[in-house]
Amino acid sequence: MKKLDTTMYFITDSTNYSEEGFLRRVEEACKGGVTLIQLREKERNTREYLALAEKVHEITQRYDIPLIIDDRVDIALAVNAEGVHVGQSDMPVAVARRLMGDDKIVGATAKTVPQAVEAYEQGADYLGVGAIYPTTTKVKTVLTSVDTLKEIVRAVPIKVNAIGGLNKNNIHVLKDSGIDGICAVSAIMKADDPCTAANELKEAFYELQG
Ligand code: TZP
Ligand code: MG
Repeated sequence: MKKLDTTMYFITDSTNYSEEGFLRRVEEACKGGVTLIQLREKERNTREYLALAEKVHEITQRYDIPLIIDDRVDIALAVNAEGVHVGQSDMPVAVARRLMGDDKIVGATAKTVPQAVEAYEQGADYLGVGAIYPTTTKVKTVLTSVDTLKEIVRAVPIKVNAIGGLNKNNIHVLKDSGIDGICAVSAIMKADDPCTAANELKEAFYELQG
């Protein structure tokens, strides 16, 4: 059975870090209790993405945290990662699912109810919905309202995570939204202490759940 706990989903961004500094932060986040990690690389070529994915997977396996590769099914397969995440301009969920097989995790981005339903019908295990707040992370996105997020939660039976500008001081808007977890890049990646930051954000989410 594949393990999927999206409670505290950490998405990486290696921009502005040395490889050593980046990997140290990834490991600190693992120590802080993140439940799922996505390696998200927008600038690296295939060879570089693959090499970094191997190193990150070595860390996440030690902490028994599933690793998701953003955008790239080939890299996910090459490093035997636990899953892949596809956006609206990446490979369709159905194709990613066929290539990855049923034992791997396939996640998708959805900003509307029709996108969410389509991703679910094509075999997605979870959805990332947002941006809830404006974000400083490099991404082409528009804001998604909390009302739309709630509609998506009601429309599909798979896990739904909120994403975009989230931190421990602003996730209260997600109370009673029915989401399964939160995704964060900056709140953990850019924290002075990623271990504590991951832990505090996860705790804040648990408190929200009541
Ligand atoms: N998709 C929607 S917002 C976003 C992605 C990848 C970036 C989230 O980053 P941060 O730093 O947590 O706002
Ligand atoms: Mg993508």
